[in-house]
Amino acid sequence: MDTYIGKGIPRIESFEKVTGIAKYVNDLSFPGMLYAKMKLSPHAHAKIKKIDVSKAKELPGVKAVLTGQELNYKQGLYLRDKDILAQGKVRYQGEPVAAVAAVSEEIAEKAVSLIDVEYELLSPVFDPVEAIKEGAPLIHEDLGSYQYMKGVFHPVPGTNIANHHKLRKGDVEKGFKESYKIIENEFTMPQVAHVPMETHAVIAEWLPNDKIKVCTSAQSPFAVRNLMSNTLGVPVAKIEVEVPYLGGGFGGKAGIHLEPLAALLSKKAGGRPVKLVAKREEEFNTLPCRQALVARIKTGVSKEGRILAQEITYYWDAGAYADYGVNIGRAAGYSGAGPYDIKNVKLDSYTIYTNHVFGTAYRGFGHVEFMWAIERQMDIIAHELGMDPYEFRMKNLLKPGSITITGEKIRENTGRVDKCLESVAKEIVWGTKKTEEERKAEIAQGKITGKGLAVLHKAPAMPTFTSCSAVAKFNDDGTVNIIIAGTDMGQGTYTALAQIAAETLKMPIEKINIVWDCDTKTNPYDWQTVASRFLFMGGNAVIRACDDMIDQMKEVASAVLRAPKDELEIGEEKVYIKHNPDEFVTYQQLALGYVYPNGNAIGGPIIGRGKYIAQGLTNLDPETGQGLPAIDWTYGAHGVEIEIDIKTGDLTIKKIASVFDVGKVINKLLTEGQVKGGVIQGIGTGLFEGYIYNKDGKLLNSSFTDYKIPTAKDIPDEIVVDFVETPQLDGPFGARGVAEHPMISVNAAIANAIYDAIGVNINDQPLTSERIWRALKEAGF
Ligand code: SMO
Repeated sequence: MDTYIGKGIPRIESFEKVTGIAKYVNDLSFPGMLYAKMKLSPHAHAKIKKIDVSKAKELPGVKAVLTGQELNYKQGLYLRDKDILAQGKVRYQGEPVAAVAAVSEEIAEKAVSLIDVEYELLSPVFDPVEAIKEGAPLIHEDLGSYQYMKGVFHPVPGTNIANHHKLRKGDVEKGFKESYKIIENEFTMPQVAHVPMETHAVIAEWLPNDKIKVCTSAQSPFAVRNLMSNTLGVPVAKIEVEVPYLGGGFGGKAGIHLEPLAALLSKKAGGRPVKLVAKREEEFNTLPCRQALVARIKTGVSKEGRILAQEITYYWDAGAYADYGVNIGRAAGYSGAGPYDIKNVKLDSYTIYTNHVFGTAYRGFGHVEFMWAIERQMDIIAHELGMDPYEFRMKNLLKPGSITITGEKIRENTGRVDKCLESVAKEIVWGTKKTEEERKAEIAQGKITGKGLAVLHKAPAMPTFTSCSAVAKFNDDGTVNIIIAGTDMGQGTYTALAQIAAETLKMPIEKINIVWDCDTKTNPYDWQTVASRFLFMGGNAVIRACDDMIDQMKEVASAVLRAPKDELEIGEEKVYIKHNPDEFVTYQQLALGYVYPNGNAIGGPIIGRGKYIAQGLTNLDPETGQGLPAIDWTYGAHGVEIEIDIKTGDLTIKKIASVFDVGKVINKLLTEGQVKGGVIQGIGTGLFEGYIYNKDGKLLNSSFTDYKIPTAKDIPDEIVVDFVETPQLDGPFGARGVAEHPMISVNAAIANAIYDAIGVNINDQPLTSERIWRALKEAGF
């Protein structure tokens, strides 16, 4: 049999998706279902003086009205800091303060408009650097009570600091003293939207027997169940969560969002199902986005271009709530100096409350934000030293034998960032300088070109309960069901898992069914589909479940064939004797127990179980940040060629080359698709996207009229994708995750190319035509 590993197999759920058979939450409806709408705060920071819901309640068709006053709950993933509906005060414009469930959307909408809220304005704070200064308005008064994961996060009561992650390695002061040059810069990045095609949607029922049923667009049914239990004080066993098809997540649907609100509305409405679907404007105004970042980096380098010391401060704008943001700030604490070999590092990563809409994980989990700063800084240093940015990076990148900033030794199988960089540099023909004539010719034609490079890395951010399990079972006809609770929101992991199962069981992939009705009732436990972890964790769990089945089949076949187990082999859906392949039993014969010709039976249904438990994230020293943070690092690099219109500042990407060390490509087609999608999303972040607020904290671009995302017109003429394959020894067939990585550092590569074209550094995102036009003016064009 040919191997399935590495093949370009089309997505196994394409038929359902393309034909519209696939049902998403908003496609579902139940008898007696009510529709919910939220009343949103028009203010960024205000006391709620009074909420009058009497008119809303009187409206015929209204079945439940809720306000924050009635809800003494907090929800959240790593910190329990979020109000379900604002209690006592609002902390961002767009925060829900009340909600209604009614028999139709129109009536719910009308009822919401009849709710009267009286506010007393409080002074807001929007800049994270300002928010940690003495005397800044305090956003949370009860910070001390939010911590529930012992010892991992440290909100600082009496301040706006949700968490402070420290990393200390070596002696930076000594490093700076020995440095030939010290280069210090500030880089910024605004909040950015995830923009999944499907907005957040949930249908919840709180039945009169106190059972809660939830059907939701979440990245994990188990995370929602556990966090609902944690929030509402209802036992886990009483909560059932189902995730049907999921139309994109990108991190924005990790953790818990609208589920408790829908459930509480259902409770108030006597147990009728309640549907709550976010409008696109609410996706921007009410639901979380990528955190903004202010990054200050001071780097000391030797004359020869070795980095001797680096002092980094990250000010994360968490927005009003930081339940997920604290862990992003923490990830920046151990990944935040980039994939570089640096002896002396001092890093402070502050997750800070502000009165912006709150932030969360977004594809890359903080790395898009801080690698923007790191990869800009690396280019700036190279220019100041008169070195080639490629040579400068090569001199400093992690290689086998290097020690990471958390004290881990890079092993032979850890992945090779240098090889990725080498590959993209080759692809864009790095190193050939334009002649003076060529440059003049470009200027004469009004278009100037440039090339840029950037590298990246990312490890998954995982707490200790991050196990994944799978059940595999044979059906009567010899086909196999794989039951697993990770979600496929478009990334293609179900297809890769089918390949892994087919390969392990040595049987045709057509006979593998991935059971993708994903719910807590039937599926075995998985933590969350986040952090590029599903293929790695799920793949390992599936291999183990299949191996368990093979073992059981061999056990029975050994009795039937009267041969010791270790003389048995599998292949072509048979268990056979190694030295005598004609002696065999088929999988189908074994599936439900082998039946002898005389009618006696042996064995039983073949059901395999597999689990994979990742090393947890509890072992970083809180004072030094030292320890083993993660199990699986994926490295990559981008090389980009751009063209700038000298008159308008418009930028066109002519070509982008992206290379990742994924350990082993499981599905070429889908991995390439994953990379291209990420690169385009990265171009969106790089060139167009970013929340714009007025001085009162009102989001001005909360719709697609004002918030531009990349369209077909913005896709580069050429996207070249390639892979380095340094096998990850504990990865399934050597594979490691690559879901988030393609998006990281695209922005920095583009900005580096802008410098190459016009000689001006742009250190603020996004790289809009206006910013580029201003840079052109600065350069004298
Ligand atoms: S950005 Mo993610 O869902 O870890």
